[in-house]
Amino acid sequence: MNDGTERRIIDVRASILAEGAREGEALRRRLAARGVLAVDVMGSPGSGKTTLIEALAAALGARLRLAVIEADLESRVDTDRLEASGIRAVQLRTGGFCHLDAAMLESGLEALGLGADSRGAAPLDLVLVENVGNLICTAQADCGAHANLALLSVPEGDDKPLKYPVMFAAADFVAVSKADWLGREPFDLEAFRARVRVLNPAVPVHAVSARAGTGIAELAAWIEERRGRMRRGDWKGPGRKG
Ligand SMILES: Nc1nc2c(ncn2[C@@H]2O[C@H](COP(=O)(O)OP(=O)(O)OP(=O)(O)O)[C@@H](O)[C@H]2O)c(=O)[nH]1
Ligand SMILES: [Mg+2]
Repeated sequence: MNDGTERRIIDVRASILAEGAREGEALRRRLAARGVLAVDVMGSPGSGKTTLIEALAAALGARLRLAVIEADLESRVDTDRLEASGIRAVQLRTGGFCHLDAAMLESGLEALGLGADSRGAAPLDLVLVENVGNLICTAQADCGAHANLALLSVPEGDDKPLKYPVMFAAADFVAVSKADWLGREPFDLEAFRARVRVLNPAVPVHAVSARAGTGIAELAAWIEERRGRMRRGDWKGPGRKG
């Protein structure tokens, strides 16, 4: 119906993402100035994020002071699990939000003594952030981490880059988790890698199994390399988001 009223659609998505990116960049800058690398660990519910974080903590714990920020809609399940393994962790309850943003990450950093008002030597070298289990909007929102670690587990299938491209385009490292299932599932690792490369030509794609212990050393080395780059002033931030 044309009654003369101006009808417009205002695209709020772009402005929300741009504002989020500004806040994310400010947080990255602050953490980098204190020598703290933040890695955003993303993937579907049950893809193995917490189990991989436990394995990474075991691999890196002797060299880096690390803590974990857990984000879930509800519960302390993952934080209780990590604490039971002797890993320092704080739990964020997103209460319905399906991804983290920089303001939410700030709350977790404050609890770790890395808030905006904290001064002096940083108490940590590395913060692993387990984002809400979600293969879509976690990759679109900039939470202020320096690098994006995307997990895709073998049982989820090798077609996922075709259906959920944003995550794989935004990743700085793609971990094919539960790699001990390769051979038992019709997952073609080379086809998966080729699909990721179309979206993100240079990203490393590695099979990892927290259960079997494979690929963990390579992933730990990548994290240390990212921290080294950040300390040299090269902390441009994660791959494309949005
Ligand atoms: N076979 C196999 N199973 C794994 C591996 N890693 C995790 N799992 C199993 O996968 C299930 C989910 O693992 P989690 O680490 O809780 O997954 P998550 O991504 O943290 O899950 P949410 O936090 O709920 O999104 C558990 O039953 C794990 O034991 C692995 O490397 N191999
Ligand atoms: Mg988890």
